[in-house]
Amino acid sequence: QSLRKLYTIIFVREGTRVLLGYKKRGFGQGRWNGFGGKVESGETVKEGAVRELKEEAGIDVPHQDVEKVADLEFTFEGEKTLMHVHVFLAQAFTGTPTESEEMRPRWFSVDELPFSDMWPDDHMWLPVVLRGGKVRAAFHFRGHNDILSQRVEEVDAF
Ligand code: 6U4
Ligand code: NA
Ligand code: NA
Repeated sequence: QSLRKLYTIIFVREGTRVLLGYKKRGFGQGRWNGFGGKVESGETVKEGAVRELKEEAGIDVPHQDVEKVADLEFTFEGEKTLMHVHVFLAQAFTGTPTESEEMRPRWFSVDELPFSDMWPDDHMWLPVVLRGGKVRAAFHFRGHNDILSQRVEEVDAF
């Protein structure tokens, strides 16, 4: 029935600020988000998240400082693809955030995130994650702007 595809997003947090990237091309173009992309064959989901962060923002995070914080499923009206997104939070990094062909990085204060220029689901789960919670959620979209239905729950673990 549905074709599941695995994706990652990784948010880097340093004190009261979080690193977002402005997506310059492709899926989600024109929106701020964490860094991430498709998981490739032969890598774990966490390895994929760390690799995408390096490719898109030029920074490294040690695997032991990367924690899974959300598990999201996105479906789209009229499409049979299901996007399964594993979201990670990193509390430490090395290197200097650098613009790539795909993303323009910028630090935001955790309480001044640009939700009006992010995916419309983000305000429903990202604040929970940034205060230390874990979320399992599913969203059904019409196009890329309208959420037709949703299920969001805070969980203790995955
Ligand atoms: P290519 O161009 O194939 O290298 P890749 O970087 O692998 O692309 P990309 O950037 O298209 O993949 O992956 C989509 C990204 O968008 C993933 O990080 C997941 C994220 N994403 C998709 N729907 C989202 C949504 N509703 N809310 C959200 N992030 C979403 O916060
Ligand atoms: Na990407
Ligand atoms: Na990719």
